[in-house]
Amino acid sequence: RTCKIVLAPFNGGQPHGGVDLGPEYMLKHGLKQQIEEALQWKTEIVDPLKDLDLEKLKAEADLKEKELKPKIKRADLVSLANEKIYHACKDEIKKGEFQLTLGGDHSIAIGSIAGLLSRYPDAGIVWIDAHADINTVNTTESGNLHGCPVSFLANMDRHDWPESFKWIPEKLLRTNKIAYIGLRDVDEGEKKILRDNNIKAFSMYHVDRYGINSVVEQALEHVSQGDKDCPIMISYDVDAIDPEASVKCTGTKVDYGLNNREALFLCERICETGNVVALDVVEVNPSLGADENEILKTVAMGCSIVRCTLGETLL
Ligand code: DIR
Ligand code: MN
Ligand code: MN
Ligand code: MN
Repeated sequence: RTCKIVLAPFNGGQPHGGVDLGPEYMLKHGLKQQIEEALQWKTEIVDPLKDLDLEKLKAEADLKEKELKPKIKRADLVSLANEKIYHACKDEIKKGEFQLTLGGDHSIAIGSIAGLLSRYPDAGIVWIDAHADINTVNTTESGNLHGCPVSFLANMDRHDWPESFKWIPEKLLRTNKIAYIGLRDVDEGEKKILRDNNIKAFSMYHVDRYGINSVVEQALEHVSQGDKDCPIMISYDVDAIDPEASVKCTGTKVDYGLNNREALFLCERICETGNVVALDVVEVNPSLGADENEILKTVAMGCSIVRCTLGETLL
């Protein structure tokens, strides 16, 4: 099988520089070889943002927004990057090929998930994160679009979207096709959205209460809606993982997260269903490391997430 590696070195959905280095660091760590040699997959790199001078565009956007002070930050840039990522996923990845998207911040999931839904309209999404990323243009307190991708994908409050967000995903994500795992830092407005839409969400409380095995089972059952062949995508924000366990190099660290085995077990178990068709790995930010060891641990965890999702097993 072929794994298409979509590079999404985009940092405009949040304030920190450096999250754009995620793909480069994971590749430098040997991710491509690991997929090819250890796992016997073919790989092909897709680089949809290569023609954009992202740092220049970001500087221009920030200059403009210094005066305008819009509620949503860099909407035009996030829209542009996601349009490119979407088209790469939609046009360059065929059914049967695996879609691996390396972020970048989590706003890139707007494009990757919209692209996946163009091939698999009924795919279920398992969103692994400390955060729910379901703020709307009306509830966001930060104005950072990496806190909003799910609401954009589900077209919530669409009429209030900033006009500068020109590209709009055509396929809707239905809110009963997503389940969260790992939540522990959810804004009040987001809690209301989760409740009002009856969205399946497993916080760290549920991981402690039921154990990770039962939580994954329930999440898969929910998003599959009785279809045993339902295509599954994982959107993995590495801040789901406990900073003390391994992931310190990420923009919004939250204590008391998944331990390293829970973090990888999720991927191993979802792979085992035979239905996983896509994965995002986002929010790896090598520039936030205090030393080489912290960077290595975070980057290595990002690579492990990929390998476990593609079939690496302990035996
Ligand atoms: C917060 C933080 N809920 C926001 N979100 C983060 O900005 O909307 N997502 N960090 O990963
Ligand atoms: Mn997060
Ligand atoms: Mn937070
Ligand atoms: Mn996230």
